[in-house]
Amino acid sequence: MVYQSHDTIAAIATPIGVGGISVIRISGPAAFNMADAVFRGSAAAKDSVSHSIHYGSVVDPVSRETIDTILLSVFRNPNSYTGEDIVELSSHGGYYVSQKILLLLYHMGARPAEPGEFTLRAFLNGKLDLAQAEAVADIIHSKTERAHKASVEQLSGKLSAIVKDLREEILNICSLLELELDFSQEGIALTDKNTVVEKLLRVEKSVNNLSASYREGKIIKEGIRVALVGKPNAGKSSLLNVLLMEERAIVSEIAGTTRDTIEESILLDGVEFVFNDTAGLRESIDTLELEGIKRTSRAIEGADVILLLLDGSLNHSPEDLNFYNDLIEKYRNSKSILWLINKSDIKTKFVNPLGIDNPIWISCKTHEGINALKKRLLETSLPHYDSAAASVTITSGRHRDALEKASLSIGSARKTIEGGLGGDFAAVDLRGALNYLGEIIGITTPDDILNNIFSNFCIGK
Ligand SMILES: Nc1nc2c(ncn2[C@@H]2O[C@H](COP(=O)(O)OP(=O)(O)OP(=O)(O)O)[C@@H](O)[C@H]2O)c(=O)[nH]1
Ligand SMILES: [Mg+2]
Repeated sequence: MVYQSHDTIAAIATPIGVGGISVIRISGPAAFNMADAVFRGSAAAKDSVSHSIHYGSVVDPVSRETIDTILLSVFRNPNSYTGEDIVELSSHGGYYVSQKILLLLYHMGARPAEPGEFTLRAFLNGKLDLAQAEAVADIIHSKTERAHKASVEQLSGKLSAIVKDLREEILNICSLLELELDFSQEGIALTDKNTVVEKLLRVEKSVNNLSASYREGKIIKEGIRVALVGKPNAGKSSLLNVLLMEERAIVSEIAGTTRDTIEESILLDGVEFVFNDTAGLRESIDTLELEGIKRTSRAIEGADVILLLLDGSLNHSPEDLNFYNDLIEKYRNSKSILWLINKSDIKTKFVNPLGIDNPIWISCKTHEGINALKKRLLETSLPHYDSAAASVTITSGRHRDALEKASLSIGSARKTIEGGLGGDFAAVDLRGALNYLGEIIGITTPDDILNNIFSNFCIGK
């Protein structure tokens, strides 16, 4: 990304395609001049007051051809999204018109905006801090009410305020330690060691609570990934269809029907569950089926929850179920695993060869047990998280990493003080903690991280 803000950038801010309107956004010192070069209307942008809208046309200055009738909005610096002069041209939606207007603006000297560059400029001009800028992308991408709420809260600056308070507390402790250093040569112990340790413990706990809120935050933002796993014909695709309430996956009595993994989501209690229907697991020599089974392994690897399906109308021998055992061995500590015994509508005597604990009996035919399954999914997946412990929920892995590093540094400073070692060592750790916390709100964030964050935005945002 180009970190320069002396030039003027332009991009289409609305999705490309047919729609009611398209918005072309221009930001930078030449925004008004560039807009005026193509706009014929009641007033020129450069003579208009901020936050005013004008009706007119976009005319190609060379061919004099009228491209579209539009509305032109003027935002004068610093009272705009980026903090610079901004013009927004609302044209009719469509593939051609907005592209054509954008090309005219390029001819007038506008540079195509990089992804997220408007928001980057807002950040660099102090309109938003980094956590707030990230929240802008989160709002755009939020698919559920909870995800939306968390991102709006972050955009409002709640997380930033908490992080700033934590930094403030650490700075206060640093000053205490520094005072002590100044006076210690004269043999005066200014601060009581226990007071400093207590203060550090308090900050450490707040940082840890905030970091722990990510367990819930990750679910809010990314949903819960569930892999439907089992032998061919167990009813995995049937279950996916029942959960989606549509015939999404092919179901057949032929073992080995599903080859590719199929991913679809549903909302349960406002939480997104992303289900992955997979190829049935068995020994096979069919190359396509083997590729499917490879994909099953990848889906399992990426899942938070594994639903192990068994056909309850069959009696399975323990050998038959070896791969179920292997999966349980491998993932028992890292993922939630639920046992489902399907086809409860067929009355056969099911032998429980693995001594399966607490299975859920379901029928994809009669839908028996499906509500119980949904309930268990919610219970097992949602963390038993004390939402009162942290007053805000973080939803970014980057924030969690920074908080964890900050917590380690604070802990290390605390141990140094407890061990009666010099306050100067502790001060170095506390500077580290200040930097890590600063990375969350963009005070001390390295350029490559900034680059990475903004390059994941859409163009025009
Ligand atoms: N009676 C009864 N039949 C079921 C039930 N669930 C699935 N079936 C039948 O079992 C067969 C296999 O179902 P699928 O959903 O294709 O099984 P799968 O696990 O996706 O199989 P593969 O894709 O081959 O791995 C089909 O004939 C389904 O109609 C059920 O609850 N009751
Ligand atoms: Mg299938």
